[in-house]
Amino acid sequence: MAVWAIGDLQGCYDTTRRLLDRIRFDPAVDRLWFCGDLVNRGGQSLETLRLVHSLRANATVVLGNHDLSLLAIGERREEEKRKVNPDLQRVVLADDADELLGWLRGQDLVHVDRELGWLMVHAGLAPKWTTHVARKHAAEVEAVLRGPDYAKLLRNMYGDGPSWNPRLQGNDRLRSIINICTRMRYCSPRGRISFEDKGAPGTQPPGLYPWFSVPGRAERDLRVVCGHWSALGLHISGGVHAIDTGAVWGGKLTALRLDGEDLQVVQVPGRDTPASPPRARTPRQDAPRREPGRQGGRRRRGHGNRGATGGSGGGGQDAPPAPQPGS
Ligand SMILES: [Mn+2]
Repeated sequence: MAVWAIGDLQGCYDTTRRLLDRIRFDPAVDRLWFCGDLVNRGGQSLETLRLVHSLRANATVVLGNHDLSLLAIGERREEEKRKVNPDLQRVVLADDADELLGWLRGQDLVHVDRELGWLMVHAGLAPKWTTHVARKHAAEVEAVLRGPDYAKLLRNMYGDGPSWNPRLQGNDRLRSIINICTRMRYCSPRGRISFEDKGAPGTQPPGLYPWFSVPGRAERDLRVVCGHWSALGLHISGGVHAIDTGAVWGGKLTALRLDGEDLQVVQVPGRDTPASPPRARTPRQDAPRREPGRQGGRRRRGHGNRGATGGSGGGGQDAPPAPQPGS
């Protein structure tokens, strides 16, 4: 019996099958943890989603930003569905879309297994969140996703703010939790997320830290496994295990064994033809490119891939199919 965590699949079905072969996955005894972003950009999102769904009795999944975007698209009118990229379009227009998306919507944002000693989240945790607090706030979002108002949440989840504050309420609160769990890479010590900095540590502006090394962060009593940050590569330190190794960008797909004493890592080459990098984010119209005379241009522009490592890196946009550029 083995428990394996697997990094962001992003619609790379063939790669996923190769990795399951390499770890000799046996559905009779083994378990799989998927770190989220099962879909988008890999070209085989429908097959990938069907595969994970078929393994659901053996699989634990946390939702990533691309998974949430897919759920949001699934709620749109058919003509709107036809406007999204072909990879996601095939999912939302498939005969079994209701079953696949209904199942996906029931997955967690944060998974905790105290017996095994691990917490899984797609992106990150707010600086002050212990594992108990993270699980509690994730449950707030999960309850809405599973309840009658889920479509409203999916319509209103896009946007970069507000920063987390325990006094937030309503949709702002849910959006803030979603952004932390599914989109965070760098943040300030007070938990303000930088959505535009996606490169490897060292490329970020002063005052920002990888979420797992923010000064003053909470002590965490479980090891953490996460994905989302392909430019980071396989990163294991301080109890955090980031395993998105950019399979969709021509990197690798990573499995990390969670049970047992030693941290076994198995990787297979990613997609043969790397996905094209996403288009650069267009600067916001309400934020002029240059503001003469103001504070020496401290504000950084949102040139999508800037800093996202050339070649096989490319963290990608956070929620590309969203109608709003700020997502
Ligand atoms: Mn992601």
